[in-house]
Amino acid sequence: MVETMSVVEDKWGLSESQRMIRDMVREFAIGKVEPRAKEIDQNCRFPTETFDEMAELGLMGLPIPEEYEGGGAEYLGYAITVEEIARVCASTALSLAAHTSLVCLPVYMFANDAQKQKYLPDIASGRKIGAYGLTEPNAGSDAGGTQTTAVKKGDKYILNGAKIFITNANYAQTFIATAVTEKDAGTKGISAFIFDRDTPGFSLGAKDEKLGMRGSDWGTLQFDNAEIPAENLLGEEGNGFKYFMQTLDSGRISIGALALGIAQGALDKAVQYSQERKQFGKSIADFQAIQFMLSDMATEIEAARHLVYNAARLKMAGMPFGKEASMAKLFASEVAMRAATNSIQIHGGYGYTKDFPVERYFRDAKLCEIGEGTSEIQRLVIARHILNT
Ligand code: COS
Repeated sequence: MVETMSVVEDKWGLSESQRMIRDMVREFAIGKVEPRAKEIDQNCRFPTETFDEMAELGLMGLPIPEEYEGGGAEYLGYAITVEEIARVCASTALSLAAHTSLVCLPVYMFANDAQKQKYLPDIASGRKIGAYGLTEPNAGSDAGGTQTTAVKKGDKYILNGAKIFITNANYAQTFIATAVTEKDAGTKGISAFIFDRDTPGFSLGAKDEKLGMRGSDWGTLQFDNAEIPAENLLGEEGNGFKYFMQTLDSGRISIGALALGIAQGALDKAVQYSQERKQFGKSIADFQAIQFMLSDMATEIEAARHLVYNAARLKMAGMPFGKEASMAKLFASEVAMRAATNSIQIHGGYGYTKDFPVERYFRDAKLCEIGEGTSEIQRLVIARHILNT
């Protein structure tokens, strides 16, 4: 309450603790994350050292209560963290967001006490990294089309199937994933499980090479008669689809924040370059054509920030936020794509080279229109809310 009262003269209405998080993360992002961004992209290298440093700073489980070794921060502070890191390195922000929103949060929300005691402190502190297994070769946008099966045998569930495009797969020690426990029951036949990397019958398969987000790991989860103890069922049998959909509602705010950070970073680079680059005897920033592009980018970014922060605030207030999360993710992703495109345009031929970071922003931005639900799925979710269907 005191926190809310002490909202300071910040144009975004951030509380003191939210501003402290933003300033600390900005310093860390510029000092430690940005210098590695180009190299991890080029080498498709997951920056374990950055994740160790983020764990050290308490950034790996920011919205999880301190009793589970999380940061005890509000969701907006977490969203701003993702934004600030994405502003310099979207790959790092993506892996952080997948770990926090898609693993720490559902474990906090849906696990029983024993599971929380066992798993949450390690992931919320960042001692272990988490991965979330929903997508399958034949179940992407149609998440309810899950084909991985889980058959209960004695005190175990036996899982068979595969999950693809799973962020952090090769570096995670804690996984959550969905599987069908009751055939022909539709989404109500899907359950969720939490398990360790050394689960018998579980392995990591091949990973595809990516267009962007190349410093963020992804991979395939393979279940060949994988034996998951029955006590590792997350929540109740048959509720897995709903848990994973609710998880995506929150996750979409963080992908909105990620897109927002990319857009802001692309604008930062465009502003800097347009003031340095001289053509026709003056800085290109002196030309109206460039000024109009910068103005449009800045205006859209502010609108995206309002949407993202508003969705986070609704969640914090315990109000419905699914529609607003999808709106924030949809709009911010498309803003990021436009901002990255225009930033390259402003950089001209140099923008098309690997000597400048804007081509990376362009490749990374595209993921935001696809991951955690394509833009089409966001429009579908928004339409269902406004049509009440
Ligand atoms: N929160 C809670 N419950 C939800 C929910 C949500 N956000 N969305 C759906 N549900 C519930 C519904 O209320 C319904 O419950 P009842 O059967 O009790 O009424 C059940 O889940 C099935 O919902 P629905 O019929 O809407 O499911 P659909 O198969 O039509 O799927 C979409 C809905 C398309 C929205 C869903 O599959 C989706 O979000 N797909 C995209 C998946 C995605 O984002 N993948 C990216 C990879 S994850 S990194």
